[in-house]
Amino acid sequence: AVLAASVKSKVDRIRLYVLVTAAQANTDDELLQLTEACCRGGADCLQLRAKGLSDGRTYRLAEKMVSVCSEHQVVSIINDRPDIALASGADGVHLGQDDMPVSKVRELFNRPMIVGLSTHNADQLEQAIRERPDYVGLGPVFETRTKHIEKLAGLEYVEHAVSRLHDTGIGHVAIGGINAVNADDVISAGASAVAVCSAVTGSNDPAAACDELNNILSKAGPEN
Ligand code: TZP
Ligand code: MG
Repeated sequence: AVLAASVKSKVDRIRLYVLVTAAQANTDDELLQLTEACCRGGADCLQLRAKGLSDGRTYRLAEKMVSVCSEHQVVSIINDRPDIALASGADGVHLGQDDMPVSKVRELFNRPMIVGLSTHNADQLEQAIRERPDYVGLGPVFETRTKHIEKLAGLEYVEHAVSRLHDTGIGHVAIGGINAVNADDVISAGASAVAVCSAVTGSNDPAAACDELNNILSKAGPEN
């Protein structure tokens, strides 16, 4: 129960969640500097999103990111890959709608780990509540260039999902096109945590971008 509670307490403290996207074009040093900057800037959680990298490189990068996150007491999540999340010592894994079921992924783990699941609409949310991930992604809230999107979920979905999740014990992060200009609207819709990619990683000062978002999120209310 103590260990399970530690997963929940990690999820509960997430307010600013940053996606660090690793592509073939980046060097590992560059990505680690970005990781370090996000940690310094006050991100609560980082997700490694490695698309098109070899497994070996993804693993090595994950391991280094996890160690930077641990030094700063930042939660570390690996996108898509339960195996790499487990092996690298990450706090958890983030799954999409096309990935393996939450319960099957949990069976692979020999230690308590955070399992997150993306949801884009009310039907997927109901399914997610049955599957019991530790948190759900809610989005895309706004237009995004980071991922190909069929349909926006919008602020309406955030509002619906936050009230539906109330008392389920499942956390949430709103995602998609969130930045310092519109974060307030996402908070007003009820979100207690936001996930951003380009607003931070596309900034020439990622630490400052995190800090700015953090300030906006801090003003959002005592329960946040
Ligand atoms: N899932 C829904 S939107 C999105 C993902 C991974 C991308 C978020 O990136 P950005 O740059 O903050 O819009
Ligand atoms: Mg995925």
